[in-house]
Amino acid sequence: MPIARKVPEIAQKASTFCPGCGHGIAIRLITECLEELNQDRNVMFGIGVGCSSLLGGVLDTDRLHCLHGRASAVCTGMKRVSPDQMVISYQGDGDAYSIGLAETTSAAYRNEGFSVFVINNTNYGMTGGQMSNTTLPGQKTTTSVHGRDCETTGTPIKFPELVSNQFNVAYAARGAVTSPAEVNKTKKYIKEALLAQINKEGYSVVEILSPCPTNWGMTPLKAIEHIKDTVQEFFPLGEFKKREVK
Ligand SMILES: Cc1ncc(C[n+]2csc(CCOP(=O)(O)OP(=O)(O)O)c2C)c(N)n1
Ligand code: SF4
Repeated sequence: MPIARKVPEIAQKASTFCPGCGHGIAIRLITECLEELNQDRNVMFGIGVGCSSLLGGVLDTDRLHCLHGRASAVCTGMKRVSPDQMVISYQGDGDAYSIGLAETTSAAYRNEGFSVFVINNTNYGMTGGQMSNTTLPGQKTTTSVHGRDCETTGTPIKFPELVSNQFNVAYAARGAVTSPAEVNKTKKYIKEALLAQINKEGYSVVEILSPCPTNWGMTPLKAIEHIKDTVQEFFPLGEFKKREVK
């Protein structure tokens, strides 16, 4: 018999994500970790614009809906004025890495003490599947109808790798929500990121590869397979900057 996981107290409301979307799984994992760390009533979210913003309707928690791409700037302020409160930015790839690339990168560069969770579904989900900075080479989207041409649009950003190679961040990882095993690993990454924040070690980021069946034109199951066969080839999973456990 499957073991039922207790729904965290702050996550009791039904979500409005499309069937097969990964956002709901990611939010559930974040809330489970917060509860297990006894921080679920000591948290403030800076929420991006996009399907990520639907977190606001799902959680019973303090949160601020930020201007598009600006969650890292807002979270910088929140954490600096309230250093003992958990501060989390929850964003999509278009919000964090395209429209808000400057703010997202600058917060990592300064090693700000909050945690960033980016749901990477390789497109702008909410607005109908346009190309973002993580769209794969050759991927067809509504604004790259012949497939992404990296000669003219750049190559997809690998943010956890970028910040762990170039900046002095505390923790950086990439997970996926494609199987129970990967969900459990992603939960471990989220917890490491939150522990880095609790222990005041600095900036932590976890990118989560997530299906967007609606804009990919796939069934939920096919979308999971697509992540395993194609998306993960370009965006490898794992920890890029590990914490020194204190
Ligand atoms: C300044 C501004 N530009 C554009 C938009 C339109 N817009 C709303 S959501 C969105 C895409 C969000 O995509 P992403 O961050 O990848 O999140 P997802 O919906 O895929 O979770 C865009 C472009 C906006 N609201 N504000
Ligand atoms: S459009 Fe994509 S990202 Fe948005 S809720 Fe639907 S499946 Fe999820």
